[in-house]
Amino acid sequence: MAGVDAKELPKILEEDVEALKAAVGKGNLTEAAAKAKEALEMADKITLNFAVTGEAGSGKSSFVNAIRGLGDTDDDAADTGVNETTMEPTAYPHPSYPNVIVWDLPGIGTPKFKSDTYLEQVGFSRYDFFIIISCTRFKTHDIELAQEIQRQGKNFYFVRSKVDQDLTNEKRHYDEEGILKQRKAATKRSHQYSESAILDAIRENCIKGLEAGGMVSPRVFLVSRQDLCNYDFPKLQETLVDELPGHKRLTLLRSLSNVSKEILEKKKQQLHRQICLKSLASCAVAAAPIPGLSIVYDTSMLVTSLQEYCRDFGLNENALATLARQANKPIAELKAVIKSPLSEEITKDLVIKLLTKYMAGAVQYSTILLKCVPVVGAVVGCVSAAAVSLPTTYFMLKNFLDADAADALRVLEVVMEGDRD
Ligand SMILES: Nc1nc2c(ncn2[C@@H]2O[C@H](COP(=O)(O)OP(=O)(O)OP(=O)(O)O)[C@@H](O)[C@H]2O)c(=O)[nH]1
Ligand SMILES: [Mg+2]
Repeated sequence: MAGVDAKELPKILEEDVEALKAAVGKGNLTEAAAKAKEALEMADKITLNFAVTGEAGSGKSSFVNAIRGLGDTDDDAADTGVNETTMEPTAYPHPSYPNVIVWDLPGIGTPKFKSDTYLEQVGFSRYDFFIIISCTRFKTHDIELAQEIQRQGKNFYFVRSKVDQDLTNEKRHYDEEGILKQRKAATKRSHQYSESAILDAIRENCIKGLEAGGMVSPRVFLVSRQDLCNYDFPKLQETLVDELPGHKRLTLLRSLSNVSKEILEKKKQQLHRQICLKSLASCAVAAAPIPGLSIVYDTSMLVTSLQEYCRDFGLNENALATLARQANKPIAELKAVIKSPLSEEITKDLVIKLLTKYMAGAVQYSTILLKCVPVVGAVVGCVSAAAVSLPTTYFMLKNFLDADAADALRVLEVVMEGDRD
């Protein structure tokens, strides 16, 4: 079969290996499938809460919208603007992944919220991690807050917002050729305009301030709400994901906007890890066999799985329309590079067609699975009914997922081209 390389087979999430072992233990396919289904449902129920805090007007609500993939004027967006001060912790569930909840917190250091009682007032225990935003330099109360979060064993991330404004302000000092207009003898500005040098200076300045306040090895992410594919927003997304444990990592990752090649690759890799459970869960149901396939599959579950992959990679009409609007491109231009079916086109018939296609190589896949994913191999080995359906489903899901990830990357490239125009 084209595209199956044993070396590329994914590792299963450690938590899921235990579930799989338990499922496979008795060699009863129906029971094993039920256990696999249970493990998947549990993973789907995982909730993630994180808080966005910082001074009034620093860009908290804008960031809450950005990380949920929304524009500031979209339905469900948090109110933003110069006078829209957030006064109470407010929950903003992700529009497509409601178990990811971003909390917009009131600014610290205001009369109502003093540094020493702030965390208690905003319900510290609720949050998995914190994002502390500043659009200038981080202040004493930002540092005190970070230190308290650290003492209580949770993660925090410093985000320096509105860097587009800094760049625009700096650019005013340079002419059209990018040469410094006035050259005072003592200027700190470089002769030639350099975006990266300005960004480095902002980052360094924030880090120095944090170190002076007692933070050890602080990290600062530079972000512009206007341009999420650029600056440190993609790096921030990756860091947040990397520093979460197993299932929570996947929960957050699936909800993140596809703004970089790296985040797409991470999504693909993490989703790969669930394919074993999904195939096992779907290949033993007390349903009538599909004519011509001679094996029972839970096709409605597979339809859902494929639609979920489309959602994870932004491959549905709604997500594409939003992206086209944000990127200021005709939707047809994005669709032109998509090779796999969109979510709306996924039906039971399509799933059966795909299964039929992959069934032809089932014996070969079976051998590969046995060798490379021993727990799944064990099911195939000891339950003859699974010998065809499990590897067929496994490689159908894997190939669909890989194709979706490749489509999402091509869409991103079209969007980024627009950025460079
Ligand atoms: N240019 C630019 N403007 C931004 C950015 N982020 C936020 N803003 C603007 O800054 C202003 C304040 O942003 P908000 O997101 O409302 O700030 P906030 O921290 O929620 O404010 P409060 O709730 O009042 O504390 C708004 O006019 C935003 O449009 C950014 O990255 N770039
Ligand atoms: Mg606000």
